[in-house]
Amino acid sequence: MASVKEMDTYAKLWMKEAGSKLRASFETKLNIEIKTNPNDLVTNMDKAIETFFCDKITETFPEHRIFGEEGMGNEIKDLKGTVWILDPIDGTLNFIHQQRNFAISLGIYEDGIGKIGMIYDVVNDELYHVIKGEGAFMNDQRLSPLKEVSVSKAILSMNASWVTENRRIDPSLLAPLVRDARGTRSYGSAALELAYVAAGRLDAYITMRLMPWDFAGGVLLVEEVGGEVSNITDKKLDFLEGDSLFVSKPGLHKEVFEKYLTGNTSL
Ligand code: 2AM
Ligand code: CA
Ligand code: CA
Ligand code: CA
Repeated sequence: MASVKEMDTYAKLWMKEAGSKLRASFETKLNIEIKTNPNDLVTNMDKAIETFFCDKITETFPEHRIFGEEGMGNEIKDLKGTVWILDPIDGTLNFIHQQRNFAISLGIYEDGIGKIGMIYDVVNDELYHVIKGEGAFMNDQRLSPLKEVSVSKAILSMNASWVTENRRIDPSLLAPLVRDARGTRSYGSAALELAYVAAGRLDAYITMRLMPWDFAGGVLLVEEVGGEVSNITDKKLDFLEGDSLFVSKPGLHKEVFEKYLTGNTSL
């Protein structure tokens, strides 16, 4: 079996190389296709980056499997063995419209247990990374343990669509939370929002629907610095089908479930 250190060294190298490819792509014309609806887009670069990782991983670690958004990897029905859970571009709409606020997201799991998490903010050259139990870092800077905070002093990250009519949660549950929080933000990249919670730039992030590649890397970062991670019914995340997500500094998690999401039966 490959050692965690070995996987970490390669993963970092490939992240940086993939980041260079993405930066270089700003000078080229993107090929943009619609996936499930006109707001769900994929570019040639999403596919190219996933293919790049698949080629490298398969060549270096032939027995490992890959669970990626664009389907270039394996068909994954369980997390046995070593699985690289990859989102080649998290925040594709930002990548297309803004050329910033997107990231490459990677989580490496062994028999379902998270070992390595990496989120690369390509444009800012900020690599958030964690080896489980060895500390979380932004580049070479160690991230500090998260401190308790209350809703009234919290900056909460949430997509505004969840406080409009939607089929996943009653917006009247979330509206009071938005009202009581010190402020709300939305970045359009779940991976970056998780990294920001780990780095203490955000106090919480809540969303109703993500896929495993959106959160596989980020939740390891948040857990490593003492943040709390669950879905919005306070259960463990589903790493095969995807889930809702609520991550926060300690303390805030309990307060939100007790005061705002009590009796929530959404999902
Ligand atoms: P993506 O850019 O990789 O598609 C935007 O708020 C965040 O939600 C991004 O992390 C985006 O990832 C993700 N996202 C977009 N559409 C989604 C969908 N249909 N299901 C789950 N996550 C989605
Ligand atoms: Ca997508
Ligand atoms: Ca994503
Ligand atoms: Ca993506």
